[in-house]
Amino acid sequence: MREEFSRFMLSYKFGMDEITTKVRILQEEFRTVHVYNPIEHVSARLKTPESVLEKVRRKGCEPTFERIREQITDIAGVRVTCSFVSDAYRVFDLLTGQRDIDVVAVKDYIRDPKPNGYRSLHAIVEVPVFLSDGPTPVPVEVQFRTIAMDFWASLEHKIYYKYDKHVPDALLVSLREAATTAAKLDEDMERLHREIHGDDRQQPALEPSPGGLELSERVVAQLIQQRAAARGR
Ligand code: 0O2
Repeated sequence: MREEFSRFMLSYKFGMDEITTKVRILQEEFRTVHVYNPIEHVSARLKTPESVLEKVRRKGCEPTFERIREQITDIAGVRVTCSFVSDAYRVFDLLTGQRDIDVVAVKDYIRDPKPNGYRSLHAIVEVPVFLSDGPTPVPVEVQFRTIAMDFWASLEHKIYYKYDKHVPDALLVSLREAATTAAKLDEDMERLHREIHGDDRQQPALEPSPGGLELSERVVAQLIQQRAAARGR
């Protein structure tokens, strides 16, 4: 059982490595070939076995590998920090447009921030991992955000744990205000960037991006349709 659990966790590590490599390839390509690099940094984390089991209990998930794979979709996580909001959507498009990536779900907390002010674009994607007994699709949670969103989220995370999840109301209000300030900063920085450089950021090989959100919604819809069609074959 222990060995099977290790193998199970290892597949997530490999899935996480696959996605990290894909994002790093894009980052390096942008850095060297293009004028503009939308990716500031990439980080990855694997949940510890204890935290997976804690989430299994909290969610009332049946403790079988199959159910855990279905219901706990953030065992492997990759975080992509971008310069501007439109870059977060652009990198999302570039990654999810790759042929071996299946989009399982998207949560757009940039368009619809959480009540506490949290903003980020989340995607659960499946990437095939080729093991000795064949390919296994592995779900990975990818978070796309700006530097300002990342700054806010990491502080909020620390406060949340410092107060053992019982954050005083006054602090919650301040955090919400700070989130609004961060969103305004994102807007201002992107506008300034456009004023200084025009819209000269090189567009990806997909299609011209008119401005993030609409494109992403269209691409997500297309991807989910393609996936459903492929499954129906
Ligand atoms: P860590 O430390 O990053 O691993 P659930 O995970 O079931 O409670 P759900 O709906 O599965 O919630 O996931 P959701 O909303 O997509 O969020 C999952 C991850 O997003 C979290 O993982 C955080 O990384 C990040 N996140 C979501 N909401 C917040 C928030 O309000 N503040 C901050 N700072 N981060 C958030 P983990 O496992 O909680 O944390």
